Amino acid sequence: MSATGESPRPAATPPTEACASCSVYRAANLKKLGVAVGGWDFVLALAGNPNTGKSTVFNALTGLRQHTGNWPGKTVARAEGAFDYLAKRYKLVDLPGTYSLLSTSPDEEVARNFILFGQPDVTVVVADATRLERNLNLVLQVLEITDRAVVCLNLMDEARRHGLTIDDRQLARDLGVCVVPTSARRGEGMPELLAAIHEVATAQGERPRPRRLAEPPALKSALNDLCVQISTAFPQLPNPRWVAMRLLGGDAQVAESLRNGELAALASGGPREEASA
Ligand SMILES: Nc1nc2c(ncn2[C@@H]2O[C@H](COP(=O)(O)OP(=O)(O)OP(=O)(O)O)[C@@H](O)[C@H]2O)c(=O)[nH]1
Ligand SMILES: [Mg+2]
Repeated sequence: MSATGESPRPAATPPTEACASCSVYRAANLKKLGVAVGGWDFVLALAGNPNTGKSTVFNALTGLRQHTGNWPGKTVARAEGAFDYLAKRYKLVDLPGTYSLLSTSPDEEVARNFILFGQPDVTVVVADATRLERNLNLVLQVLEITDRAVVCLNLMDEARRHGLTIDDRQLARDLGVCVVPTSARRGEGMPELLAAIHEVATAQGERPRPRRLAEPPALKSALNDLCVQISTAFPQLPNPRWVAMRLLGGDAQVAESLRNGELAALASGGPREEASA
C-alpha cells in the first residue's frame, strides 16, 4: 500500500513492436511538427463539408491552433502543417469546407482546386456522422476522382448523443474505402485515422476500390475521346476525366480556365512541383 492509501499503479512502459496493433502504440508513433512542412514524404488533403471538424483534426495531428468554431466557413484559405508518423513525414493541408466539387464560391473553389489539381497523396474526407446523407455527396464525388481516400466519420459523440448508430464497416464495404469513426474534439479515433492514412499513403494493406457509377456507353465514349484530347494538350493536368465531364456539362468557367491555362498552372504549382523545386 502506498503512503496515500492508493494502490500503486504500474509504471508506464513505452509501447513496443509487439503491440503494433494497439492504438497506444499507434499514437506513440505520432510526432506533431507544427508548421515545419519542409521535406515531406506524403501530402494529405483534409476535405469535407463546412463545420465537420476538419480544422479540429488538423490541430490534433499537427499540434497547431487553426481557428475552429461552431459555424460554417471559418476556414477560408488553405492552411498547412506537418506531422511525422512511423518514420514518414506528412504535410497536411486544411481546406475550406465545401459541399461539392461543382461549387464556385471563392473559398469552396480553393478546396476544389486543391482536391482536384493539388495532387494530394491521400484525401481525407471528414464527414459529419449526424448528417451522413448530405455529407456523402462530397464523399462520392471525391471517390469518383481518386481511390487514395479515407473517410473520417467525425462527430461520432454527437451522433451517439442523438441516438444514431452507424454501421461503419458496412459503410466502408459500400464505399470501397476505409471509414474511421472519430470524435476529433476528444481525440478519439485519431490513432486509427493515422493508421488508415499511413496504409493508403504507403500502399500497404488492401488497395481501396471505391464504388463508382458506370456511365452509359455513349457518354463513356465521348468522355474517353475528350480525355485523350485534354491529356494530349495538357499532359501535366491531373483528373482530365473530371475536366472532360465538366466540359460535356457545358461548364463555361472550367472551359475558360482550361483555355487560359489557369487549370494547368494549378497543377504545375501543386505540392509535387514545390517538393522537387
Ligand atoms: N462534439 C464534437 N464537436 C466537434 C468534433 N470535432 C469538431 N467539433 C467541433 O465542431 C466545430 C467545428 O469544428 P471545425 O474544426 O472548426 O470544423 P471545420 O470543418 O474546420 O469547419 P470549416 O472550416 O468552417 O469548414 C467546433 O466547435 C469544434 O470544436 C467532435 O468530434 N465532436
Ligand atoms: Mg476549418
